[in-house]
Amino acid sequence: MKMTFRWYGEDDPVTLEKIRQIPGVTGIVSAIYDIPVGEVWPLERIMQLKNTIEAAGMELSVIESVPVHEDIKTGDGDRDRYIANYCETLKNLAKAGIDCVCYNFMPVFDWTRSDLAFNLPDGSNALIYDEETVLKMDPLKGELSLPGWDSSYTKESMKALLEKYKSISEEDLWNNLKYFLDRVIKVAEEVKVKMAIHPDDPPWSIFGLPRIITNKANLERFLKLYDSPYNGLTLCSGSLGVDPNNDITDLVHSFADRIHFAHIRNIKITGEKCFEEAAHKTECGSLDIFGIVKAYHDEGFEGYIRPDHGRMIWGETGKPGYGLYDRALGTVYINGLWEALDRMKQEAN
Ligand code: DNO
Repeated sequence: MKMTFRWYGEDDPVTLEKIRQIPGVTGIVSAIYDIPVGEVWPLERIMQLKNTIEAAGMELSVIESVPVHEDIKTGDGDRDRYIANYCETLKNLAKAGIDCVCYNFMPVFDWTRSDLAFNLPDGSNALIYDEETVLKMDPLKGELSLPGWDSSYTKESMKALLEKYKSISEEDLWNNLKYFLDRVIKVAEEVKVKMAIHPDDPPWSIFGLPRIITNKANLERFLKLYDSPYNGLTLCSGSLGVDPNNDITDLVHSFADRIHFAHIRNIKITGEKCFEEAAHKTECGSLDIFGIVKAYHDEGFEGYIRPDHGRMIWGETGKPGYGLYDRALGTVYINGLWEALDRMKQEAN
């Protein structure tokens, strides 16, 4: 595996200089954040990002994400133009040496939480999700504060979009995803960029919007939509793991050859459709992080891996889920497990 760490660009209070001091991190996961969704990423901008990261002594490993325009998800309007742009962006990324791109196909909202800084008994705070609280919020009134969504929506554009989704079923979304893959994966194959879809977070429908990248059967269906190693997965343990029916260790074994990017996150299930984000260590949450890391190790996983969200600890403030300290602890923990697994294997031989 190749250990990486997410960096949100020049505005990120977690600087590249700090990331470089985390033992075992060589790769950066990042994106260009100021290009409107759907427009082409120019090669010069990509090279600028790459050069900045290399000047800090690391490499740009994965793009997370090249966002997919809503017209593509709704199968509407300008989708062909946006798909053509997406392909151009992939070609430019390939020219810059990028070989892995993460994206998602969640309508309107990316990852959703009810509270971005819930106080935990140990004095830290974390993101939590409580279904009842979320469903009481009105996205049109700006009551939903989301760390991951496109902040360029106005009240009017959001209203129109939510209205449009009323006539889009899960099957429609599957068809629109296939339409996208049929055009994009062909190009990804040509330029050798591995596409890695991120599961829906949480993995169930919210606000009546369809969500389809949610469980084993749907991941299988997704992979069959376009059967190519370039049509792969970002396997996010935290996103899928909040549904107790999803066994992440089994998913790793089942889809190992199609997982290009691993997000390792622990979560604590606190009720039905309710969870808190937890420290990475197995005993801190509901997921068997040791078992998950071991599954990757057993499979000889050579893809990219990164710690996922952390809590805010030691008084740190910053982008919810993406502080330095708890993610650095997560990195070291995962690296420690990996080293132990390596050693045990060597000694057994
Ligand atoms: C949250 C992230 C997501 C992810 C996108 C991928 O922390 O895991 O925002 O980057 O869904 O497109």
